[in-house]
Amino acid sequence: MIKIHTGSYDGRNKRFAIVVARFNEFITKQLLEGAIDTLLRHGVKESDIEVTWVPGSFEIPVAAQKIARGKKVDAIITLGAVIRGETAHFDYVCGESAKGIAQVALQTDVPVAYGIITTENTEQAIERAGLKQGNKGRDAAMTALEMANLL
Ligand code: INI
Repeated sequence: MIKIHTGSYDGRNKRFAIVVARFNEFITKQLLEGAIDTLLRHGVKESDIEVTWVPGSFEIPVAAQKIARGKKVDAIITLGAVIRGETAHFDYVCGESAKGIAQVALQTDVPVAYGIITTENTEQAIERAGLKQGNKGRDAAMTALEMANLL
């Protein structure tokens, strides 16, 4: 008999933190709306969601780490938008935020969903924030729900 482990998307009695970057706020606000709406639709109570704003995607890992160490949430959703056209240090911001977020999850055992859009230009970012190619905030919320239940 094979034992199979999977996480459901049931958000009842689960607590979530969302860490969202203010840089490119016109995009990240859409990601935040998508993430919150997805959590609520899956049974998460408003009072079980906390949102923390940080200046940019680079600052997301340290805020996520502080929250994860508090052990008061079942999963963390990180949201940001890094657009290559706007910065010479695109690769550093993307690389460090991805590495940092992975580290937080591994070091704390709290699942951290990666909802940072990394695109060549603003148009692509808008498309991934709900216009054409779904909403990366919703995707990250689904991942957080599944991982919260799985772990
Ligand atoms: N932060 C982002 O979230 N997205 C970006 O596109 C971006 N650009 O273009 O530079 C960005 N930079 C700020 C960075 O995240 C830090 O806040 C800053 O370097 C201070 O540490």
